[in-house]
Amino acid sequence: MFDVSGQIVVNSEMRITVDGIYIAGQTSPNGIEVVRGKGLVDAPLFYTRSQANAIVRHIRFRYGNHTDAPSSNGDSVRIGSSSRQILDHVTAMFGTDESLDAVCTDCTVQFSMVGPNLCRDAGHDPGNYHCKTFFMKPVNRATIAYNLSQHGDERGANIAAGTTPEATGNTGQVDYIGNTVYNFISEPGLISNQFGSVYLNWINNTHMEGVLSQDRPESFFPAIFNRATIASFGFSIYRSGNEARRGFGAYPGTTINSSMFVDAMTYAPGISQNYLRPWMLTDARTSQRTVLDQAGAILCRGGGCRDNVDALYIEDLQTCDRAPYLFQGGFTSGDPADYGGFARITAGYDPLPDGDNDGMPDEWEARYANTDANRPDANEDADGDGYPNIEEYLNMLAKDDVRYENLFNSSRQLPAPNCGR
Ligand SMILES: [Ca+2]
Ligand SMILES: [Ca+2]
Ligand SMILES: [Ca+2]
Ligand SMILES: [Ca+2]
Repeated sequence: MFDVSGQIVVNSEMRITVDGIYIAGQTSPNGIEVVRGKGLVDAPLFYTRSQANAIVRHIRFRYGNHTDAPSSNGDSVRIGSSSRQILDHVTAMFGTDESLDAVCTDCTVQFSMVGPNLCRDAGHDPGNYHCKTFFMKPVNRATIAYNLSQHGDERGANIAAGTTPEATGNTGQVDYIGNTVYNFISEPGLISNQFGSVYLNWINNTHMEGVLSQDRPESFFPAIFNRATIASFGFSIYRSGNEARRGFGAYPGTTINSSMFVDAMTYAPGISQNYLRPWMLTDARTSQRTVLDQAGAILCRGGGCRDNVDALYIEDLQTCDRAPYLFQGGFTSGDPADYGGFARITAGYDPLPDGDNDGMPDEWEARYANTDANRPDANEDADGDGYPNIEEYLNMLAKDDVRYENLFNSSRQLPAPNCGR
């Protein structure tokens, strides 16, 4: 929880090394942006391997260039092989390898803004150049919903379903729902069966070509990369409601066939069905409105806190890059200043009175009968609903009690389909 607002410069990785961490950006008075300090080489937020049960919400990670400490693996957010993770309303920008790099099982990435990357001249190893942006490989039982992935050389959604080690019988379940991918030079989507048989529900997603998008052989949304390292690894794909000028196609050099596609939601063996509630599934246009309204860190204790950088990128998509400030000349710079810069968040220290120091402010505890302002009871669950008292406070700040019913009724104007391209 945060009593402060503003930019946090980290000189080493923030490592999540234990189970059960909740990083609640929505508690900050005006919001938090985490950026790379000179001592940091790889990833500002780094989940150590085998860690489980973390929730990260409403916070920005903008890595920035690192010409002083070159690295081939500069990720804004990196989840090392772990399980039961939620990234919700996270902004991950300015990575120099990926902006999001996740290896996880039972994980959700939702309402987040990923990219652009900085790659060229940003300190990434010369000659070892990648710009993969949104990278989840391998993942299993992953839900990727209502995110905006934007502006990169390649891989607006690089997803390899499965698990390691590669072994006969491996499966990977991925539900990719309601996302918008915008302005990638190539490979806006790439799905691989390298690590297991793929069970993919690809529903209501939108690909928007931008000023830099090219018609390359691999520019499908998505390209299916049939590269089974074990011959039995296959694909079962349900696709519905997507908008893309070039939908599913074979990655060059591999083959796909119609038997990969099924007529109803697909589930890997052992997965209980119908976990996707009907309200989660609308249509591509409604989903894109939700993305424009919700993607990135948008809430703080003071209310709506979408910062100027996120707002600039939302406007950039909303107007299909009509405002001539981003990427007109290509990805020629590794300087964050050329990508909208860092956020202007009012810095400050503004703690709320909390007499028993349990994280729940006096005012909150006094308002509700379930908590006692005079003793630490954050981890109790007075109403027995499974959420400890402190999490009820955090979820109130995140507007979980009112938000979901309002997620899909926006009247926001949408950009032209495929930005008219
Ligand atoms: Ca990486
Ligand atoms: Ca308290
Ligand atoms: Ca208390
Ligand atoms: Ca409770």
